[in-house]
Amino acid sequence: MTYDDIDVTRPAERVCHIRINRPEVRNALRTQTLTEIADALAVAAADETVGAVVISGDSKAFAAGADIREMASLGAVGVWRSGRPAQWQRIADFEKPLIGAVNGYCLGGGCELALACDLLIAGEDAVFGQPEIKLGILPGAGGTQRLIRAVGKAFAMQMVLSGMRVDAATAERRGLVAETVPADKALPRALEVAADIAGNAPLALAAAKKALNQAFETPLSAGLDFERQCLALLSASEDRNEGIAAFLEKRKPVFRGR
Ligand code: CO8
Repeated sequence: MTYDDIDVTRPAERVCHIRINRPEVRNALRTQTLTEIADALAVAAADETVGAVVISGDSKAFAAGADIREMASLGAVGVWRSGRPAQWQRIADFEKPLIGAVNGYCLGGGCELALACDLLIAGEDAVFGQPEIKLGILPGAGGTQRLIRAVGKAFAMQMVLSGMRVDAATAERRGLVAETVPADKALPRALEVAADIAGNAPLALAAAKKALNQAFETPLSAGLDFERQCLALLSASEDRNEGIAAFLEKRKPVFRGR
């Protein structure tokens, strides 16, 4: 598959890297960009040799938001019918681990893309924010819902109602990012984390991601029930037997996603 707005590479075994490549607009996410990201994730989902995906921008920006020029031309019906919600949903539905490597501006829709990742590695130069309020709108791609789940009510309210910018250290302290590293280490560290994760059993990874995300969707009792069902299901997998056998035989497991 060929893309205009992203580059897709395989920098390490079982790791796929999607790089947003629109530096002239600070990687602003036009509808085509979102579609290409969702397409690349669909390819990665179907590829058994991919265990985890890293998504990044460049040194100046992860993504500076929705493409304001594209969005400005759309009225209410245009926004409704733009197809963007469907692309966001495809991204959210990706079953494998998705790790964001964030340098520079991570604003608006860019921050929402980061929030759609499973975990973030941020460079010390990363700047997070939901500045939509300053455009007379609100975050419309999960920003109000995912941010509050990530950082809690008080700080999410402050971010969304003020449009303030948040530096990487604060983002880490607030639970928005998993790790902050020197700016030039964000991508290498994200690839390292992805490679480590991607070595685990694929079915267990998918089940664990789904179960963790269920915590945001269901009451505790239903979430615990879902978790138990996942455990029972995984107990029937070949990889579970392999994991236990490898431990007892003091060797590295060879997982096959079966
Ligand atoms: N969309 C389109 N173009 C952009 C965007 C964007 N989000 N961000 C930057 N660009 C463009 C600039 O227009 C500029 O283009 P040009 O060279 O042709 O003038 C180029 O990228 C470089 O930008 P700057 O010169 O501003 O670069 P700086 O490094 O000085 O600043 C910033 C970078 C801080 C990221 C700054 O560009 C900025 O504030 N960008 C906008 C950030 C923002 O508000 N993001 C939220 C967007 S809104 C959103 O995501 C949700 C939905 C939007 C719906 C809109 C309906 C009207």
